[in-house]
Amino acid sequence: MYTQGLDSLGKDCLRDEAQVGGALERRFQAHIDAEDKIEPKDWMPDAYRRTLVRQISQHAHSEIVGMLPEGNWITRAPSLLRKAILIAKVQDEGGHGAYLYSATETLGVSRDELVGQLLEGKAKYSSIFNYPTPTWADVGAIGWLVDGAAIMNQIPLCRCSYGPYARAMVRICKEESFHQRQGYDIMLRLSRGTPAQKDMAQQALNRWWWPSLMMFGPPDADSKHGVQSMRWKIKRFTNDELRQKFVDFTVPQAEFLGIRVPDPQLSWDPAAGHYRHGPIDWNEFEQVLKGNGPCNRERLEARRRAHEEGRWVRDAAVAWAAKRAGSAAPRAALTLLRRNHERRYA
Ligand code: BYC
Repeated sequence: MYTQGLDSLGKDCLRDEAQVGGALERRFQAHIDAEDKIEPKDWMPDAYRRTLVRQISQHAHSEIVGMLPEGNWITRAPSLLRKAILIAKVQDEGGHGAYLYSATETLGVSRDELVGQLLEGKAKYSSIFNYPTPTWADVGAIGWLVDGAAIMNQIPLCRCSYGPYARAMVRICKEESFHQRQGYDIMLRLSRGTPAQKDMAQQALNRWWWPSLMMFGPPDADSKHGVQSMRWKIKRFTNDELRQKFVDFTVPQAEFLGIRVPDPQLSWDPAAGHYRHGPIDWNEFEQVLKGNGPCNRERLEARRRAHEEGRWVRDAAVAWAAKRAGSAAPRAALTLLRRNHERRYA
């Protein structure tokens, strides 16, 4: 059941605007509580819209920036097969970014505006993509841990209250499962290989373990949006709950690989049925969010360069669309295209 009815519910019977607003909010929350999906044309509180624009656009940016650490290895993958798999994976991430920008656009904000915010350094994207990938094992660790963490966080998003986001997440999660498997497969091969290869896998786990735990966001006590997003059923689990699920799921996988999680305090708590991990360095997380991680500047520069180099493609698409529409615009669009081309190749 959908919620179009929210716009027309007996407004005339209500005395003033505050009363109308209150009634709309109650109806809206009742639909959420009943597990109805909210669709783009439904009435929604401004804060719900803003929260979604923030989260979905940050998610879209993460997918796009997330292409860079692994893209770094496409030309150096150790075999033709590994190269083909990695190209497909990185291409999937670009597709995820595209669906998610489209889902954000249903909330009344343009993709250009969102991309502009990213390129100006005003938008957040996942902290995890500000770490380097010095060896092939880092590609394995990203697939295993980063995509593994992404699945843990994103499967519940398939039940998010906002329809377009929830539907986009279904396909994204299917693809993330393949990504996780390809990463684990790389780690398995390395950990069953020579001592040098096994050591490479261990070093990559050492580099990616703690940043992967940080991906789930600050502890619940410091999560500004957590409580409200749970009430709106945008989030279904808290940051700490998902982090715990990830640890419980991943530690046995590391044991199977025969490599060690870099946490001397990691222990099994039989009473709770959970692994307990040591303290996370939240100071490092904050530094990365402030732009001071190992690769923040490099990532933004790479995105800015790619955006500039892709300008002619966007111009050509606009010119083609105008030509097809048969409007007076094609000549202007073609002139723009020619000018940009000349500037680029001058
Ligand atoms: N990094 O109140 P909180 C992928 C920010 S891509 C940076 O708990 P919320 C992949 C947070 O935004 C996966 N910032 O927030 C791609 C907020 O700041 P603002 C990306 C973070 O939203 C390529 C502040 O901290 N996944 O899988 O309730 C290759 C307070 O946090 C981070 C998603 O985007 C972080 N790690 O919960 C491979 C999933 N954590 O906005 C793989 C969708 C927190 O107030 N997003 N912040 O300035 C979510 O599920 C939620 O937004 C979060 C945070 C759990 C991340």
